Amino acid sequence: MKSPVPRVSAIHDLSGFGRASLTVIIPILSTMGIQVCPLPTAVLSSHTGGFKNYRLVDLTGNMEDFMDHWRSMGLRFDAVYSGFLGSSHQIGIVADFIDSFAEKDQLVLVDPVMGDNGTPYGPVNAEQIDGMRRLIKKAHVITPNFTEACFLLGHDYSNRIEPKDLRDWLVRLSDQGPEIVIITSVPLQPERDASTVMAYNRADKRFWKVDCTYIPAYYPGTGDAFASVILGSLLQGDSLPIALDRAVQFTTLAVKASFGYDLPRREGVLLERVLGHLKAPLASITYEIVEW
Ligand code: PXL
Repeated sequence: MKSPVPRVSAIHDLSGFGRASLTVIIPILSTMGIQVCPLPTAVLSSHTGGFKNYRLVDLTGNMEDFMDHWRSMGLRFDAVYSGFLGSSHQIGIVADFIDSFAEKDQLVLVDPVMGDNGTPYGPVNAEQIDGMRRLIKKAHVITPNFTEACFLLGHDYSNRIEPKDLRDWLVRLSDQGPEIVIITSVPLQPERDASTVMAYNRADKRFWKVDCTYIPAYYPGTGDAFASVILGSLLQGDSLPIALDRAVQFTTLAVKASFGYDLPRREGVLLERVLGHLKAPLASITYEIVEW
């Protein structure tokens, strides 16, 4: 019998301290009523954003064996969700996973985690960026931030983009494969210190945007929170603009709940204080359709 609870395989690392990757993804999706089956890519003592001397156990060599076990049990997934990947070899394993566990009507969300603010995360190199360009071809939904969109398209990072260029970027990324492209932290109005989330759905050729208020603080793990809420919402049957609104509102709330305390940013947002909001109906709807 098919489970009444949607099931996601989450291919991410487990960072013991700092609220990023699986320690953010599992609570968010579980709260949204979705079963998470993690396929850990690595175990770290903490995430890498702001901690020195973190310990890392790479599980690349175990991933295919775990996959074999899951295959032998005949496990089926309503969605496959990948994020930060430590090497191009690991990216290839995720591509095999997607091929091997493919199902009709399955949702494949690839969050091409590679960097932020124009800078690649520590270990990310040109080979990985190339690998990620291949992996997004297999996704239905991708959620790059603006920096990652620059990497995927081979553009230099700049702190401003014109609307007509952005439209072209969204369509070009979708032409690579994913039906839905969501770009976060888009600097459409840098003079207002605001950023925008923009999305394109190739199925109906519509573009959507949600403006985000600027909060002068960067917290690791907020990209994981955003992408997890998008996935949870789409699996619940929400439309794309409602999923965008939910993800922006939840991430903003989590940052604001944390910002009022003088806590180290590297510990991430106070997720535990805000998870309950994921069960509430949306209090306001702020999305807009974009007619270019
Ligand atoms: O949140 C993205 C992420 C995932 N995994 C690890 C990280 C980070 C960001 O810093 O360090 C290990």
